[in-house]
Amino acid sequence: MASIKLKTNVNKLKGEVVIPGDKSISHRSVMFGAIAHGETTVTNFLPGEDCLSTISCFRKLGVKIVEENGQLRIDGQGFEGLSEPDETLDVGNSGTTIRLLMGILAGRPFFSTLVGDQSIGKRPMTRVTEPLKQMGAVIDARKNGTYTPIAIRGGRLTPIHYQLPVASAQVKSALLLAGLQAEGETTILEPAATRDHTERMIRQFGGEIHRKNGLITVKGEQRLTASAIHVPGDISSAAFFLVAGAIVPGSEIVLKNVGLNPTRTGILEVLEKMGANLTVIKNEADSFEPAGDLIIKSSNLKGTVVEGGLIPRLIDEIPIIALMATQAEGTTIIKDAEELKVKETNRIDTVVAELRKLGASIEATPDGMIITGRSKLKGGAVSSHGDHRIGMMLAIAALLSDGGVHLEQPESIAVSYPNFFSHLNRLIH
Ligand code: SPQ
Repeated sequence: MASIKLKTNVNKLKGEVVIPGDKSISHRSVMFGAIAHGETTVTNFLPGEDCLSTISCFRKLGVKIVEENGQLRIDGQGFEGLSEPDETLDVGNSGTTIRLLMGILAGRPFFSTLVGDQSIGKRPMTRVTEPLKQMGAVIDARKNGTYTPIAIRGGRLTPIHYQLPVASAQVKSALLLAGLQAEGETTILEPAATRDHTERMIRQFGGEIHRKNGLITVKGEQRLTASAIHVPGDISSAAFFLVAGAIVPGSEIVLKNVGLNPTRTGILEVLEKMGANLTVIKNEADSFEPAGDLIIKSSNLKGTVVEGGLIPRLIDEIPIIALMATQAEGTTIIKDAEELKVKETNRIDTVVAELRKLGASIEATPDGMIITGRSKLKGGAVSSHGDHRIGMMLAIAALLSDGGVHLEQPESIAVSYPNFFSHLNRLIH
């Protein structure tokens, strides 16, 4: 698909969206199902391209995974059940798949090669390969161990005491998955709290893990047992409709079944700080991942500062927060977000370049961006640059644009939200 014409100049958004399964939790449900003992079932699994890449990699590692009536069944035989793949493991566009998989493969006594698409080929892997090598894995990769393709031969691991140089849930998770296979206790210190889905999964599958003053401790050689996982909706997907409802005048949107894990809810705090009309209704039922419904109505927004420990709690929402800031009164400053440079695209550069094409007043800084609102958005030709979150952000921007907007590379959106356009179109009135 070369380019599509987006809906522009809409009157208002009204209705309800049931948010599809969380991408981070879907990946982990397959991985933990594979390394646990017994049959794990997963409901509301996200059938996005990234999560399908995870399934395909684990099938190549010999794990039986079947999908029936919208439910996944994973026949886990423990870490020892994984076997040397005959083929290359292709992670597609998924950073989570490759980094977490390396943590698992580090402890397996066989050889694997990992590849991905062009975007994966530019994302730094040393942050994971270096500590895993320190634990005993043999890993090599292009450009001195930095980029795919990656060759890995796992084996006996010694535990590590590691201070993460960057706040990254993927690095933390890779080390926890390796730590589960090591002989002894692995400890990890995070510079700021990142999403804790891996820690919750370890507990959900009967394992033990502790956290005290930012120090995470996991014992090695634990036996995990199968579980029944219900994946809540992805707050990172909900974020596009939260912002759409906040900025398109006269809107009211209900978002059902949204994951409300506190390590992911930074976007809700920013909406509140900017003056959004947001209602959060938490589910009463106890689950290993909290969830609930959200109601957003349009309102007058004001600029804010997004920084520090809040950044890892909303890192993937920064493109859509930048758009929201173009419609808020005053200046919004986003800082401490250098990590955006190593996502599917350099998200500081792509957000700034694409929003400018639509008339926004936004400039890049070394660790974020400065946005001045309110801007009247105009039409233009924009591109996702192959980055799902940039594509969805631009589709929401177009709703307010006065003039045609053409989006190049819209197909990237299927990485995390295959039904995005059908859900959006149903809200447009
Ligand atoms: O999986 P991938 O490609 O890295 O996906 C992204 C996204 O926008 O969907 C990042 F580009 O989300 C990451 C997130 O940024 C998913 C993730 C996880 O599931 O553990 C953690 C974050 O990455 P990191 O590098 O901060 O650990």
